[in-house]
Amino acid sequence: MHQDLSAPANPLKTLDLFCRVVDNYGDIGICWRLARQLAHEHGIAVRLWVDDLKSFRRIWPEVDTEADVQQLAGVTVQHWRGQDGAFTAADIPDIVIEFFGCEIPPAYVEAMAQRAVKPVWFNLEGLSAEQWVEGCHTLPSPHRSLKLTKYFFFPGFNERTGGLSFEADLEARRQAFLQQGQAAAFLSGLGVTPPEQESLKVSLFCYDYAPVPELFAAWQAASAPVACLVPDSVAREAVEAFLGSPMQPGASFTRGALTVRVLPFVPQTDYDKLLWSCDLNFVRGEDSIVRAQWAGKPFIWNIYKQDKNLHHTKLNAFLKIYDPATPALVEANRAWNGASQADVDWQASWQALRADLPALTQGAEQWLHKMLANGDFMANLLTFARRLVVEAP
Ligand code: TRH
Repeated sequence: MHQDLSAPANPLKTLDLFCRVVDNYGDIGICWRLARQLAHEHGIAVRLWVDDLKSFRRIWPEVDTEADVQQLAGVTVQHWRGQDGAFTAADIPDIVIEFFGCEIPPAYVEAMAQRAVKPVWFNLEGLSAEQWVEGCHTLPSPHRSLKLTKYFFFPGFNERTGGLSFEADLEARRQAFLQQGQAAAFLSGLGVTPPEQESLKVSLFCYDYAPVPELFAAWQAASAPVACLVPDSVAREAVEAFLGSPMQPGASFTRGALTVRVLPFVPQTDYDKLLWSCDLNFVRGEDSIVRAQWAGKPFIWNIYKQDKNLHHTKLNAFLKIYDPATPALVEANRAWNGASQADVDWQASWQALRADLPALTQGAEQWLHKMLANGDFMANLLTFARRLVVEAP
């Protein structure tokens, strides 16, 4: 029977995205990007369910942490207060997305099954370069008792995955920012002084387990000046030990070749500009490493720690596929994550990495365009959803 494509049963025009903030900012950081992108670039009516509005406000100051429902940047933000609550089929949108396998309210799932046109149901998984991801990407998972099927959708680094998330205008905005020489003014607006702007500018965003004191000592002894720009609250203990004073935006101190300057924790849209403005970026988790790749600059990844050092497997899988990687970059990443086989000579490691920066920068630009060619994560998800809808029996 020929499917009437003019009026697909499921128009894919409404969407619920459920985000449970586990810790840090990555869950809400990623979900907030995806929600805005689906609304702005695909004209979808998006409702973002978030349990922790306080973490959300850290990356988006306009958030009202007391509001049950609010409109932000064209997205309806629903405070997700728990697993109770009554739902009917009328509450269910065309697409339902769970982020990182967060459990959505049981009554909501029951209402999904009652909807005449079943929603397309996704579980968005975390980013990994490990091979097994390709075999699991888009796998269906039929509900054990209801007539519903959930699909696992993975971000990734090739066309056998969902690709990486990027906004349609991201590269154009980056090019304009750089070509119009906006970096100096942007950094100056964050308190970065002209001498610091002349130094090698390194942004630092890492977990507390990273060996920051060892890195600072290597930078201090370096042959050329380094300006380390660290957003407030990041690596607090090590930064305050270097500063000799409380960590707060505007604090800075110079010792040897190293100046550490504390920046404000900037709104998410400004974080991209920080990455574009620096020569080398230390990033962490999942969202900032993706944004570091779109910055076209060398980066060092502090990976989210997991039991049994599973994060080392994830790190090595990425270093294996990351084309621009040189031995110095691989070693610096392993040393930064406690994954080195041998004792780390941080001064030698830094000298080798610094010598590679010109080649790494060129490679980062080439990698950026290779990743763009895989298509954007949300566009790929919607293409998959449309195929499901058209092929639905
Ligand atoms: O904050 P994170 O460590 O989040 C982590 C990871 O996502 C990890 O994979 C996940 O399992 C864990 O949460 C629960 O790192 P990430 O992913 O880089 O997210 C940080 C967000 O904060 C990102 O969207 C960028 C944003 N950010 C700002 O908006 N302003 C800033 O000044 C800084 C430094 C970051």
